[in-house]
Amino acid sequence: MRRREFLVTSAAAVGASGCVPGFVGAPSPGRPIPSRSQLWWQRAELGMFTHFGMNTFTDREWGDGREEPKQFNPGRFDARQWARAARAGGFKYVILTAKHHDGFCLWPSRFTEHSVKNSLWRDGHGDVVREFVDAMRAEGLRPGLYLSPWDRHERTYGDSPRYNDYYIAQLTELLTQYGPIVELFFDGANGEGPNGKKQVYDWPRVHATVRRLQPNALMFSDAGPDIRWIGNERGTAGEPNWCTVNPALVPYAGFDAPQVGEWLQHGSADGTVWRPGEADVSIRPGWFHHEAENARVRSTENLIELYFASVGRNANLLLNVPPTREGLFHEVDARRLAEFGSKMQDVFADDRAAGARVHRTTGGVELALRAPAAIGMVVLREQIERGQALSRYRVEALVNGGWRVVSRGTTIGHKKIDRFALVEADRWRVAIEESTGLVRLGDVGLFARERPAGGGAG
Ligand code: FUL
Repeated sequence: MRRREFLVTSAAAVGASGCVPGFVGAPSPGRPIPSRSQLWWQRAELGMFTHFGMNTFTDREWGDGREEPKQFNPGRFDARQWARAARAGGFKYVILTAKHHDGFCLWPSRFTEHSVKNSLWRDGHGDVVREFVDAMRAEGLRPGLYLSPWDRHERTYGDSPRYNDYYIAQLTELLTQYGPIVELFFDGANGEGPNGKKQVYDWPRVHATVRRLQPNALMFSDAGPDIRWIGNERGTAGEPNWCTVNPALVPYAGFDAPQVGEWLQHGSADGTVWRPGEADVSIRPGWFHHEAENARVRSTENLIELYFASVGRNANLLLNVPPTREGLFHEVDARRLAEFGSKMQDVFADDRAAGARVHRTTGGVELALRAPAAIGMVVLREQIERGQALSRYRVEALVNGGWRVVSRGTTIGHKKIDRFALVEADRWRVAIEESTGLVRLGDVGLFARERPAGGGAG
């Protein structure tokens, strides 16, 4: 930690909602800040992942590339149903597996025969990617795409220059034929055995292609460059969790070192680039739909816990919901999403900090509520458009004339949510204890919900 310095706005500058409004000023020199695309993405908080493809029909998780395209035939395919379910759940963007490791393409790529064009679906004239992007946009959601670098079907795979040309050609199709893509998800998996084909990916060329064709698209991988993997597939972020990283620690996608998981979970306080984390996890045990798992869909409470473990710790949640062989979200999954959406609205419906008087103190923000309220959850924010700097804080309530600590934490970033046993008080404060630079706190929310007994995100 370099210095201890912070900034909060005066009571006079506080809006009617009790929020601390945006501080107008230049970011500290050299401090990384988000791009406009990253800022939209972080504020979106909730993304949906949709694993759909050959594995849906073969009941597998990783196909070997020898599948018969005719097997792909989703009889009741309806991407609009996926989009409506995603919207009901409060999701803002959705990422489809345009190509998974088996190499089967959900769009009629000109560069392979291993695609929907040789399936029975829509007599070979269908295009899942087309219908997907159209359906998402029609429901006000932004589409993203997953294009697996590992390809077990393509014959050029392992002949590095030739396969790289193939991969770039497919990427170019996806980036030029389907309108704006919010996120490209570059998966790091590569299950080639010791005698398997070794492909050296040309990541600089991949990144340059995306930047050239769609400068606003965000690229995800363990090495970013725009969004980093959170380091596990459980949907949970670390504490602390910085939006900044040191790019030398994870220099390219698939880079392996014993501490990579730790670095991805936490980011770096002294990171030189802005690379917020995304926590991916499936609503079911598998990434693809399997009939046998219809009774193992996460409960609504569990989904809410996932939100606290990811978004509540400054990461986006990317929740996978896999369509069935019919081409629809299963009714159980769709119902869970709707319940999740409505329960989340209830949880955050009554912000007791609304209308509070907000005071400037030497080391944080103090809120005076209109009346005492039983609070069990605080929502904290930094104004990340100016960067992230807070590294240690505590939250206190004035109880019987003395300040009682109700929670302590490290980083905040876009959002940090702390839950604790209900405390009734009309005065609350956030005390900044340590930072790496000037702290600009965003609005503080106070809610009645308290930590449920037991039961983590699992
Ligand atoms: C992994 C893949 O191997 C899984 O099949 C899935 O796509 C997951 C999101 O990433 O690396």
